[in-house]
Amino acid sequence: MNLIVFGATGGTGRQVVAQALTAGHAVTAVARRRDALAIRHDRLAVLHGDVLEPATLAQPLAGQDAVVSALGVRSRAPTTVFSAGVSNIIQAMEAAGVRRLICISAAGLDPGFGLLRWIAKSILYGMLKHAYDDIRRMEALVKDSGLDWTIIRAPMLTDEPRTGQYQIATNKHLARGRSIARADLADYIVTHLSIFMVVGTSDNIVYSLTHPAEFRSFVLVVFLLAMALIGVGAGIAATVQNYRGGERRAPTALPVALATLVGVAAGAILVAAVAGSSENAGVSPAALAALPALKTANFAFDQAELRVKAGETVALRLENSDTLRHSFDVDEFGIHAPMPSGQRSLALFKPEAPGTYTFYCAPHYDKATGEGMKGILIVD
Ligand SMILES: NC(=O)c1ccc[n+]([C@@H]2O[C@H](COP(=O)([O-])OP(=O)(O)OC[C@H]3O[C@@H](n4cnc5c(N)ncnc54)[C@H](OP(=O)(O)O)[C@@H]3O)[C@@H](O)[C@H]2O)c1
Ligand SMILES: [Cu+2]
Repeated sequence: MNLIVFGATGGTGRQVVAQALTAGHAVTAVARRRDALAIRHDRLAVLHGDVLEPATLAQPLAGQDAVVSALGVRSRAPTTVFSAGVSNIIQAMEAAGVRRLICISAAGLDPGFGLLRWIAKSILYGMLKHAYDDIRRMEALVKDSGLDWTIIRAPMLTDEPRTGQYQIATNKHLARGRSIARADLADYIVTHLSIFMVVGTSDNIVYSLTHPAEFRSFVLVVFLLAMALIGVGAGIAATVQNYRGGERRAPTALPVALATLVGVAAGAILVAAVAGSSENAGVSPAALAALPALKTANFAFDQAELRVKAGETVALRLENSDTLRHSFDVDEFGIHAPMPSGQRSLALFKPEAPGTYTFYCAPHYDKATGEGMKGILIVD
């Protein structure tokens, strides 16, 4: 595929360029200073361009299949790089007939609820208000563009190495998302360049990404915070008791109440953590409905053959209309996706090695005889 990257000299942009080249794409990098990009490759063209100067955009966009905007600003001053820049990109895309736009936004736009929202608003917005204002304008322009767009709201970006492991939520705030490596943000972008084009729906989805490791640390922070608050409460209660001096009426209910409170807080935190990692976490029914489906009925898969591309993420909606539980398994890729009876679920995987594999339902397939619920997965 022909891919053009804006912000190619930035932290994320450089990763997108490098990974897209590794994935076999032809890449055009647009830069204000062409020599700021050190990568050299025979499938890479580095062109001069400034997104605030529309005249520099028409030529680079000709013949492209997909556009990635990794634009960013490094100062806290008021800016229009996001809104005016992306608006110019959209106009150049329309003129060149390019439809696919992947755009990096900021998770801070939706800081969640309660305490988190308050902390985010007072600290983040204090520092980054102008950037956020302009990113908000950018998102509105992208959503109104009528293009095949994807907005990815990233949390704090780090320069950690690529892991390929991250949480994704669609149209939903990822409450425990605090950071992601630029290399993993790029991984997500490069592996999702085409899958939604194949599905062919209007991609009205905002994705949030984060590393799963952040899950645990967030839970820990909340837990410690809860313990601290309870500790303060207990401290005050104990002090009050002490001042009462001799006539201590030993409120036996207090320790029980405190213990219950600790229990409830811990329970709530655990539930929050577990719920976040459930099979369909964060996928809206609309997003799920847009995915290609693999269905089971009368103890058979509705497709005998699935064809996917090596190195691209495959997202399948699994639908089981039988009264018994099935599963979607491919041993070589470690896929063991449950298919609860009468429900929709999601299988996400990225086959790297081309070849022909067997997918099957673990409870209803006999590996020894090859009899039962199975099909062929062809990875090109
Ligand atoms: N940093 C974070 O923690 C964080 C958190 C959430 C979201 N984000 C978002 O993630 C994205 C990428 O962040 P990053 O830190 O990887 O980016 P970055 O290193 O700041 O890179 C920004 C890129 O934008 C380019 N650029 C700026 N103005 C331009 C213009 N007028 N024309 C053409 N190119 C222009 C820069 O080019 P030059 O080299 O020429 O300046 C640079 O390549 C940004 O949208 C940012 O808002 C960042
Ligand atoms: Cu089965």
